[in-house]
Amino acid sequence: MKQIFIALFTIVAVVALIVITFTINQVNHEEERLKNDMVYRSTLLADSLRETVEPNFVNKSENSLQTMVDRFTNKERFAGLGIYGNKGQTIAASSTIPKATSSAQQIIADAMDADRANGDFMIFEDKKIYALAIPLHDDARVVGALLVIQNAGYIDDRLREIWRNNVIRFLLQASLLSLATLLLIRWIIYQPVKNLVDLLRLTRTGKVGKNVPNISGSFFFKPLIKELTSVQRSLSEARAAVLEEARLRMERLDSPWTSHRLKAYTKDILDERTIVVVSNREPFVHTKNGNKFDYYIPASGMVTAIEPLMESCGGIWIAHGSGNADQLVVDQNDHIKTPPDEPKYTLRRIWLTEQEENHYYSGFSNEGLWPLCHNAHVRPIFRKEDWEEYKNVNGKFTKAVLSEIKEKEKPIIFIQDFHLALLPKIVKQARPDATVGIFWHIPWPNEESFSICPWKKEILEGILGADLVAFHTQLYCNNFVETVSKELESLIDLEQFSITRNDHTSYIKPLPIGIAFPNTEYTLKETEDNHLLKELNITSKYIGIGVDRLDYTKGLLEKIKGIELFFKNYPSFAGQFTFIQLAAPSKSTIVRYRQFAQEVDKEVERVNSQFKHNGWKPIVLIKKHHSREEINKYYRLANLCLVTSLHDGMNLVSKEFIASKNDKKGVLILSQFTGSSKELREALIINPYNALETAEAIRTALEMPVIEQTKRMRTLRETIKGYNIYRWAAEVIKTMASLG
Ligand code: ADQ
Repeated sequence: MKQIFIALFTIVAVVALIVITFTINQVNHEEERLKNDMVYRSTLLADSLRETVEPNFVNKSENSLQTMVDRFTNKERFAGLGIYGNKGQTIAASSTIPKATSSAQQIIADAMDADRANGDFMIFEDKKIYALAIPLHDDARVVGALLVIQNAGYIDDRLREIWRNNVIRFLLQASLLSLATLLLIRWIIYQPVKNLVDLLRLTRTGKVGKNVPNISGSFFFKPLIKELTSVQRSLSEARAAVLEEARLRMERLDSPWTSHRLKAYTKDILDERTIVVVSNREPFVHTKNGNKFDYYIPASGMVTAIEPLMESCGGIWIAHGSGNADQLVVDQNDHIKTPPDEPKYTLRRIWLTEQEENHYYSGFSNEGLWPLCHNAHVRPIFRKEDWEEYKNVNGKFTKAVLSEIKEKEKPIIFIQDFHLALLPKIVKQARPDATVGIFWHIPWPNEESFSICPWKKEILEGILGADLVAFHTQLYCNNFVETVSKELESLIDLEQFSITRNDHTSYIKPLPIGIAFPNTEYTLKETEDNHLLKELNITSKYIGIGVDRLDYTKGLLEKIKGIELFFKNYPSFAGQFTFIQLAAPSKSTIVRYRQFAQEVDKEVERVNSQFKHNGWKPIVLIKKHHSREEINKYYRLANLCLVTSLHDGMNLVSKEFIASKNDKKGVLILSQFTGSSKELREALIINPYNALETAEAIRTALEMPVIEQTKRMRTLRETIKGYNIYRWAAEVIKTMASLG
């Protein structure tokens, strides 16, 4: 409070100083102007009177002089007129002018002595006057003087008026400024600071999550809020870790896995061995807009899964630098510490030429291997030049890996996905002491489907360089083993689930990936919820959510058909239910993906034009990349989440939706062709090719009693909490550490 008064006092003092300086200046100018004006007018008047007075004065016509003098009485601002002889004696004077003062006498005498006009301001009978005397002549001789006296009181009146006006203005300005300052302090400073303090207090006392104050705050506090939010997060994590440790000591060993538990666990079993993750996609993409640097986390299931592992365990992550500012922020070794806000591991970026990207990434990886592994009825395209570039880029990644592990003993190299299938073999050959693992994030097709790949043997051999080959499900493991048994000469041990070829054994393991189930709870505030829907102009009672990359394997066209059939079969839901589809642009350098994005637009338009009315429409399609926080807000406000993948290694969106539902309400509708459908049995499982099944599932979800929703959601949450990303990572690391 004291500070507020000091601030207000300072503002009032500064305004007062400004107003006083300004007023003094204004008053001086005005006084000078008015005085000059009076002198000028008095001189004009005296000169014009002299022509009439002089002849009568010379002729000694005193009566005429008195008559003329009397004529001038009662004129505005005119105080009097007097005519005096050369001894100073009065010859004629207006009645309004009493006997001239000694100062006036002096003025008259000086005017006659100097033979020129002489005037001055003076106080006469408590009034300010201006007296001007000019000499009167007979031929060239001075014979007397003419005295003109004017009232100058109005000059002081005018100056007083200026002071009065400016004081009133000052009081008004000071009050308004004080009021505005008080309001600004309250809205911009006091409330956000109070909310921050409340949040920190809740965090300190471990009560955060029950009643979270809104700390979105004012523009000025954004950087501070960002920092304090990190502090708050770190505190929450630290608290969770301490509790976790205590629980670990006292309770069963299968208690939930957290980042801290993973950290402690890996430290224990790795014994200084470095972890190196290698992937095509990087976890943070840096961009530059004008002079402003920024970064975002790409829409990628692999990144969602692997980033928490790296944050917990540290190490080096090698990936392709794809952002337009990536090169500008790395050091001379192409390293950057990440996450940018709270560095925990090193990102090493690799640079690819346009030709390399076109053939290795768009071509062989995404037009060849991606459709080959996904049963989505899109033909793979295999081109020789793509394959050559794929080999070349795998070599480039290998070089980077080898340079990063040059001085590391027995490093653990964990390779991600189908872009880098050749890496395990080359790395293992160069560094037999390293333990190499590869995680295949997408499905592995049956051996017949895989057999169409012209370079199938090289790919299988590349993968079998790894000590650990992991997939999401047992089915993909089985498919892989069968593919190898058909394509390569090798020894397969179905008991151990291992493949030995050229004296090297690879263990094939299902490791269903999870998500970083939040350690802290967060409740969506109604205002936040309303705000988001208001922005989209949505007033429906029920909300459905879909979150996908714009990829044909995600079954977006099938999803739209299911929604269309739902509104056809259940028209009473029109205006009551809105489906929001967040679609991240993906692989847009590939023609098939650009066409697919257009098809999605057209289908949404077609369905919307059928049902829309009174400003409502069934589907709101938002085609852009969203931050994690934004997506979570959508999850939290949705009554249902619809996942319609035609084939999906796991599908993390289904797990993210469940994790966001702290209130345990909401229904997950999940395609039977996702890896996650094998775990998430309490979801409504559908065949996305069957639009009727999708439509029915939407109705069932919207009409499901809350008690049933809660029952299902509780079990789903237990499932993903029990097997979260930390536990997954612990298994990966434990397995790899045990292999070498
Ligand atoms: P993806 O095919 O990328 O992953 P998924 O597992 O669903 O598929 O993960 C997508 C991720 O991107 C999610 O974290 C989601 O939140 C995010 N995302 C989606 N739309 C977004 C948007 N508009 N803006 C920002 N982010 C968005 C691959 C395999 C999956 C497997 C994962 C992990 O294809 O089957 O589950 O790897 O192994």
